[in-house]
Amino acid sequence: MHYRYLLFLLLLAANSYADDGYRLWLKYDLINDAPQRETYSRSAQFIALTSNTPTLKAAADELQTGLQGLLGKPVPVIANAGNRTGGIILTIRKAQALAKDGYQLSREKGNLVIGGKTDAGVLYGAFALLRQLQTLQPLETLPRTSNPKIQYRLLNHWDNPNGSVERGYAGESLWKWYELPERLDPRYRDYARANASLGINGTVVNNVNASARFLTREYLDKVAALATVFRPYGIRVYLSVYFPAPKVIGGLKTADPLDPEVRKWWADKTKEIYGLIPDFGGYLVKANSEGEPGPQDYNRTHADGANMLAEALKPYDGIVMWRAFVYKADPKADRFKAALEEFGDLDGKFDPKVIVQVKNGPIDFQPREPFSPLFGAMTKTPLSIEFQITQEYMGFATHLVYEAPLFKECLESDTYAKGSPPGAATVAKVVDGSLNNHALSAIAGVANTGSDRNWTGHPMAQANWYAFGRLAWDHTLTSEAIATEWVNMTLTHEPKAVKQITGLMMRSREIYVDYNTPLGLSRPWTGVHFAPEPWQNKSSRPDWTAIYYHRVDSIGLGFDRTATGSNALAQYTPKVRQVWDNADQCPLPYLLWFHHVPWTKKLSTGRTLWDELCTRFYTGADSVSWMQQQWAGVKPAIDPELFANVAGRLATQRKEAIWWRDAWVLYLQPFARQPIPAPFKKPDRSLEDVKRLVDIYQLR
Ligand code: GCV
Repeated sequence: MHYRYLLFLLLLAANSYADDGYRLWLKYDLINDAPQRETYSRSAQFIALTSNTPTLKAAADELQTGLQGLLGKPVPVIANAGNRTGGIILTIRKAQALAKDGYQLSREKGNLVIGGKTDAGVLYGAFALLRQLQTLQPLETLPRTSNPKIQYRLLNHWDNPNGSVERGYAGESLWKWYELPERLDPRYRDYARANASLGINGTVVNNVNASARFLTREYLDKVAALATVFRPYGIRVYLSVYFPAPKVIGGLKTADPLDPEVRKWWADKTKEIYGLIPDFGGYLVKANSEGEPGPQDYNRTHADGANMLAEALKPYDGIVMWRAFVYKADPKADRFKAALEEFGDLDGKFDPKVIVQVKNGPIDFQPREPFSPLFGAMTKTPLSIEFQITQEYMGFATHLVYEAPLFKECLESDTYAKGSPPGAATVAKVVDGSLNNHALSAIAGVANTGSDRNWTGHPMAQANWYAFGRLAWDHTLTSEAIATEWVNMTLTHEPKAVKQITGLMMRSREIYVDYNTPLGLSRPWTGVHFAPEPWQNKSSRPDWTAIYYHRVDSIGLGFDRTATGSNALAQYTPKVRQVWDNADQCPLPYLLWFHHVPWTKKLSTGRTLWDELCTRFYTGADSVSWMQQQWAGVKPAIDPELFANVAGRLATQRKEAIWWRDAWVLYLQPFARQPIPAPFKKPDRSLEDVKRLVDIYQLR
């Protein structure tokens, strides 16, 4: 048998294996489109490396594996193209149009050239070419230049030394601390490949609720071993630090950031780290937040703490990411305002190596939040945005929620900072540094990865990792374009199925909001954060109850943040305030974030608040059936194992959506004192039944 035919059969057989999701979007299965395969094959007869650096070799390896799978033919890697044509050349170039990490794909003298200003740029270009082929785009779309809009594109892992992951729903930590540094799990490389394919260039490997252990020599050796695997893929490692480490592991009497001995301890520790990890990225810090110690314990400011670490990093190419997620246990305060109250006066007082890392919203990764007021207010400090990819408040790994629309909604929000005209001061422009001319720019996503074979638990949650990475590179991409890409690369090329799945993904977040927290409700409290528990009214501090957030009473629902209430709206620029200030004009998705609205108030939909809430809870829960139907309709186009996995999770989602709807309506109805409007039917269980269900879930 001719070897090509044999290879073809082998590939076909390989493609028909059940898909366990391990390969993520880097599937590289043979493409069915013969003419497309032919065109690409003609341009991919060899891969020529112009130098042999580990990153260029990684790029060549990836291309070789990818092209072999996609085109069904071996592609040799050669040292020098000489006069040959019809191949792919990987090369460093100094083109004006290229920024650091940017890439250029072009056709030159009969070859396909992947050029980058840096090795990492070439690697990103190689992945871009593979993506082009995986999404069946013709080669004719070249030349193309692409530069990242944000410099530091990071995943934050909330992983602990004991292997658990805070707010992780996909198994245990990816990092096998007990095996490191001696054994390097092959999965570390696949993790690096997946991130590099998106342009993610940094990873904070441990939880922001940090253990001091990560700064001991024993653990630094483990982290250094991970760094050796990530390095060729352009990924730098960072560490979350425990602020009192100089006391806990250094034997000092204090961790006061202005104490010379403490400063020396950090300088020495940083030197030790760079001795082991020469490209170490820097520190991430959660301080004086949710019980974590920090500089305020010594009557110092966040700037004092951050600048001390910046000083330690001065001799090296590292940065400090100092989180602004702070709020005190003050019964009279509004948690919404806490971050700006603590950080506002520090604007301009941070060392140039410090980026203040701000969660997208003012509270805590709710299914919908207004953008954090810091983005419009702190113009003298580079601000990184922190999104949560893991679905802490979005149904863990059971509910299908495509998050790109949430990310985009925030990035496209207009801060109107510095009196800018509409569209000139979006959150994205604050974050990418262009609005305030900052040299540093960063974006972070709290990872949803774990030891589950498919990385993310819910197979569709891979799309959220993917979308975060793609937007970190280019925040102007649309959610729909990203979803279409991901579906093509991960699930199917069948055009009707691609459209149907993309449509399902695009509606999923809004559906979730409808049965979970419609009209601007929010539901944080202390605990597992799975189901809404609006009745939760006891905790060690008031802002760790549910009633603190929704403020239900017999008059209405929602948190008055106008001048008659907490006046949190005053933290925004006047133009933003104008949009949200008036209950009659406030867009409905944000209504209860800013207003305490009477039950009987007529909304712009023509319904009263109570009727509108019920409509959203019920149609939201019903829409999960629509999601199930959409998914059922694509069955012939999807791998059976993957299809069944998602179908099973959707069935659970449907059950839980009804349960969550019931929790809210049964709890709120005695306050609203109104019937559930037709055509909806009163839940056939009691509030007590629902509470029992929640108690069972808390046990897990
Ligand atoms: C890592 C929320 C989460 C915590 C998390 C915290 C943070 O409160 O529930 O698990 O802690 O945010 O972002 O620091």
